[in-house]
Amino acid sequence: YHNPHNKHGRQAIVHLFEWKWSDIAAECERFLAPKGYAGVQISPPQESILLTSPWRPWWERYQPISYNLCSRSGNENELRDMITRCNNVGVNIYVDAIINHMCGAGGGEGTHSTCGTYFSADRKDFPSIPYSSFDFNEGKCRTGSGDIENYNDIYQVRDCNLVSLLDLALEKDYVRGKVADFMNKLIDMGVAGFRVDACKHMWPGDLNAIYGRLHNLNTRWFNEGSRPFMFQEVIDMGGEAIKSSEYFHLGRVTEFKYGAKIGGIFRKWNGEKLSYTKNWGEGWGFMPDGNALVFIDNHDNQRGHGGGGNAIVTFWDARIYKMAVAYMLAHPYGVARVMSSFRWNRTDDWQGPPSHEDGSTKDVLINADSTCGDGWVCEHRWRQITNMATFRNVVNGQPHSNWWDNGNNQVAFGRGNRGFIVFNNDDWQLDVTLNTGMPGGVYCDVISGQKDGGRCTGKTINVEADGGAHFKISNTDEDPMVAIHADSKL
Ligand code: AAO
Repeated sequence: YHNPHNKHGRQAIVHLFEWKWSDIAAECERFLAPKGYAGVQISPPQESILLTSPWRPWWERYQPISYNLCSRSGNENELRDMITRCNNVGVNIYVDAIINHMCGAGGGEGTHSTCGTYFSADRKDFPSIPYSSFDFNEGKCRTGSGDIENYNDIYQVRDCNLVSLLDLALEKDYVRGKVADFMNKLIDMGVAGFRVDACKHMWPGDLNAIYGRLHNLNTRWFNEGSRPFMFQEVIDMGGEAIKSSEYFHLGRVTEFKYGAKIGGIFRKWNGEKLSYTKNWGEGWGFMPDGNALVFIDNHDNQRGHGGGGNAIVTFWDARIYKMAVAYMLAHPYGVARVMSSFRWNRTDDWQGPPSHEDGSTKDVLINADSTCGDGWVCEHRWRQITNMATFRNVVNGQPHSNWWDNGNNQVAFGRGNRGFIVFNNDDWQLDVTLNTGMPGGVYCDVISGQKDGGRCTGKTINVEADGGAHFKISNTDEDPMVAIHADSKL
């Protein structure tokens, strides 16, 4: 459950938040495969509630109504077509699986769902699955409101409603069976694994029982006997009763400390310095490398939901965001996930994806310069980020090496003899000769440009025969960092 089943040595996952299946299929073929992204986390594919107040919030998709594969991103045929086309170019699909709950208790009754399936939140009746009131945890929860009131009471966190979302009784064989059927249908269609939502709110034993019922991956694209990759959303910043370590044996776990810490470091808050990251990773009290799924921001904490607080950096802070993402992609710790967002009005954290009057999601517009338009941010297409995803592929398996720092916010490190990166987050110039560990030659900096045919569209770096190279990075540069790797050698 810990192996993402990457193809062709590709390493980074991208979350194409709220993208339609047809756009993801096209993106796999025209961009992700050629640029070397390993996989895509897709938005929840099951039918969900349809909310109009506020108008079509992004979070309606986190309120399932049925397990019909019919969502704002498209129908089952479009989903199947996308999974097939992405797999055919070696890009894995990971599904955001909402299995802890159904819709909110106040969701009402009727056919206001993404494909018109009837349900009643009042009677806890979801006839299309079917789930009835017997399939929910209400009887087990012992808070007055029926909601989680205290995160330090593990029974409340697992048996009560998370923000009023009707909590499924996953201890029941029947419910486990329905959840496993839903996930198995997706596995059989060819997905490589799941981001499992709200795992803190499910008992590890229940998850173990469900995972145990899952099929092996489809042998049309994966090796015989491959287990689905599971990465579990558990927000553990320390200080709560439930620890992410309770889920390690079940798969990988989201490391929320990673983005919260790196945000504070690049913002230089509370005396944090980049030079303190010499022992970044487990040395910082993060979970074991083999368990970690890391990211700078996610769809929740980029807009103030979930964990991490306001240290989190996002595309709104583009300059330090590119540095933070580059740091993550250059560093060996964890399986890395890149965020790909849509713009929203920042006072309205509920706002859904770019859409037409009727609420249908807009196509992702691709501009001539390969950036996106129409409200789609496409961080994964920003040159600095795309090129660092390639860097991660090129240096895969190489150790963290040749660390240098100035005791402040200028640092550099390499990955064996395959890559080297230098950051200047101080308010003055960096001007230093460093040992890169790389073979001598002229390299193209993949931050300011890239190799294009035989020439470099950005800065060039001369590495001497002994591995030494001189770096000069002004603190006023558009991107105050330089990165070179084996494949950027001219
Ligand atoms: C919406 C409305 C609700 C309404 C509900 C039902 O907003 O008002 O009651 O519908 O009608 C998303 C949205 C929700 C939305 C929901 C359903 O974010 O706003 O509710 O869809 O439409 C907890 C969970 C975690 C969860 C996170 C948002 O543990 O699993 O809340 N994330 C996932 C998804 C998310 C989704 C759901 C789950 C539900 O990624 O998109 O919700 O499917 C502490 C705890 C965390 C807890 C947070 C937030 O975190 O540790 O476990 O996350 O609080 O409650 C510091 C601390 C950090 C702390 C944080 C916040 O950073 O270090 O530990 O502060 O206090």
